[in-house]
Amino acid sequence: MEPELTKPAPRKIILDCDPGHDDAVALLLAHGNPNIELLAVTTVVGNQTLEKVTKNALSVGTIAGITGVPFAAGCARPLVRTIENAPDIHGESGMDGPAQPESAIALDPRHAVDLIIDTVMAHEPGTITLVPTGGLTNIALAARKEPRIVERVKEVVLMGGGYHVGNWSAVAEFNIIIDPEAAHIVFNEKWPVVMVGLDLTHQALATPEVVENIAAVGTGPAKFVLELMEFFTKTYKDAQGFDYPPVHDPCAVAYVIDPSIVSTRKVPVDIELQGKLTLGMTVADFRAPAPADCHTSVAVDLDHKRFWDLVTDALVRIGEPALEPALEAAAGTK
Ligand SMILES: [Ca+2]
Repeated sequence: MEPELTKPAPRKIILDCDPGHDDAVALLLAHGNPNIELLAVTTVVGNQTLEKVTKNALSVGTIAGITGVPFAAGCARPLVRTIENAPDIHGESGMDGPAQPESAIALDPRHAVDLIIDTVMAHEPGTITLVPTGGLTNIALAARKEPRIVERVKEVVLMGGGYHVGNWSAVAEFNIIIDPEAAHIVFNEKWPVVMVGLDLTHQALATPEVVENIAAVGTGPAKFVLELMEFFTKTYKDAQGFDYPPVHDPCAVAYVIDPSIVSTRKVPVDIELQGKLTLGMTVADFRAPAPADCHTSVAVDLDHKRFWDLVTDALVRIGEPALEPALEAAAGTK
């Protein structure tokens, strides 16, 4: 057998996101890592309005030189609740800091929910992983509109929640609390769900050493990440008292690339929809043993060095994508 044939096939993913500084890093990691085949990028209201996060996703795709991958916009509001954005963390644009080029990518005309369904139904069962890094509105609606996707999806690896800590309330995390009903749907469908929550992502700090390693890559996309991290460092210090910002979303992508970087534990998880103080809490039941039909697990420990090495390696592989002449003018000189 040829050596190439023994390598595992890349994992096919759909990234459903709300860029978002950390979503941008997740998208760059997914595009730059050879073990990931990015099938589609979909957007959902969250860190900012749908219009803004969609524009941001297209900008990141342009900076990364992504071609041949459909990008589609999804839900502009949560299922039940009113819209809640996060300008104190992500700024007015949703991705404040770096200058953004005009998009070289045309938006797919389909709704994100339909693109998710079409993509899952067009592939062999058990081959596609959904990676939501925003609110779960699109994923919940897709499961309701086409229930057959639930048994066809390999697993849902989401950034959201936290079993010991919150960031938008004492016990709730932003992606879950902005659309708790959608999260309730996603966690209660019987597909395997891996919750990459705050317990894990608060270990993914962009320390000075991390920033130095990214700076050493020396490309346009690396400079873009540095400028994102500069803004993110300031807002995370001002709004939440972090010395270095936790870069949440690429942790979910890293788990798909190499589960040995993110340890997990199988525990039942459900979403609180009633509690006056606990709305949107991801209630995880750590009493052993987990029931035989438990289909949820939570991320526990991150290998910080290997995680950031993956991000840096993806940037090295992305290199310096050729921009259209008009984009080069917009991006300015490096
Ligand atoms: Ca996000």
